[in-house]
Amino acid sequence: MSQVFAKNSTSKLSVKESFVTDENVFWNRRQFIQRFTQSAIGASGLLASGALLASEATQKNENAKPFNTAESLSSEYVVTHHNNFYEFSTSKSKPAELAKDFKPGNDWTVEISGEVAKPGKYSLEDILKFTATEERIYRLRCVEGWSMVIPWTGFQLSQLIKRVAPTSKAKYIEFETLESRSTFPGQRRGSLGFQVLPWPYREGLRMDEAMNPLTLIATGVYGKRLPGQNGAPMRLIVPWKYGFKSIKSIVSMRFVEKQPVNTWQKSAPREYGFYANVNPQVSHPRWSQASERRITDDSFFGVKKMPTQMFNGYGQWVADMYKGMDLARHF
Ligand SMILES: Nc1nc2c(c(=O)[nH]1)N[C@H]1C(S)=C(S)[C@@H](COP(=O)(O)O)O[C@H]1N2
Ligand SMILES: [Mo]
Repeated sequence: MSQVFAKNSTSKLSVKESFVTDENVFWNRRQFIQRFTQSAIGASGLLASGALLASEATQKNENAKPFNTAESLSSEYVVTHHNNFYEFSTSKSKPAELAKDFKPGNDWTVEISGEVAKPGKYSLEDILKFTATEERIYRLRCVEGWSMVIPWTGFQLSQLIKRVAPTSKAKYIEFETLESRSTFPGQRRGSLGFQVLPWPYREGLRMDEAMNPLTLIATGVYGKRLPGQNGAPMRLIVPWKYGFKSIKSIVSMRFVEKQPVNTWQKSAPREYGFYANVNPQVSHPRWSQASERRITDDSFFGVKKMPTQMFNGYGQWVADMYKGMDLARHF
């Protein structure tokens, strides 16, 4: 692995657990109760002042490749301890702990079905034989307003798609995460008494989006196998879209004619659409998307406020796909 990973990957948090980024953000996102939003605002002011002590515990990536950002990396600790993985928990900090024993290997299989000439169960081991693994340093922008810079390893999804030979009817791909109550405590009926999301988690891409060279299936991060909390053993990465499109722990890819309904769209259709392209000009119904907070070791809420870029800064490679589309309508 390149030298950018060598230093400073285990620094710990001083402002440890942000209660803002945990349960309250979940409630905020689901729009249930207004007063949770109020308390989140109060708490965020508190954290921002504590975080003034923050030092930037990150490194510069000097040997950047075309797609790779040269921005400072988020530390390995942050990347693997501040997660959204609702199958484990709606808390940002809990997936790291709860996923300790979730260590799927290369015998993990993905069911490839629908409009393809070569459907079947493909093991990760097989897939890795006909794909080329490389390193990609991408920004990740969550719809909640925070961001990170993450060194993934993985292969271009296009390589897998070509191999399974979609038919002319294949216009979209629908992805599914594993559904398993024994693996995922968040899929059991918890104290809330209801399922926080409809399982299994589903996502979709249009075929040209799936074929775009930026679109990655990540199998590792920071030069190591993908930890459970980051979506082991294989997850999608679409860096110009909000993070929820980057579905984790994929067990199924179905090639279909019709646009799939993704989980967050199904859960709150007024707030989350199919495309979810990062767009500073299109506000979430309840908050602006004009800026973002970079998560640091010292603040899981994120202190460094910076402007959000159209398509998360990847416009030169993706903007053409949306020519003539009303991106405020197709949000
Ligand atoms: N199956 C599944 N995939 C998921 C999620 C999830 O809850 N379940 N969360 C999404 C969201 S909202 C984000 S921001 C990213 C977070 O990825 P990370 O934890 O590796 O940073 O994963 C996405 N993929
Ligand atoms: Mo997200």
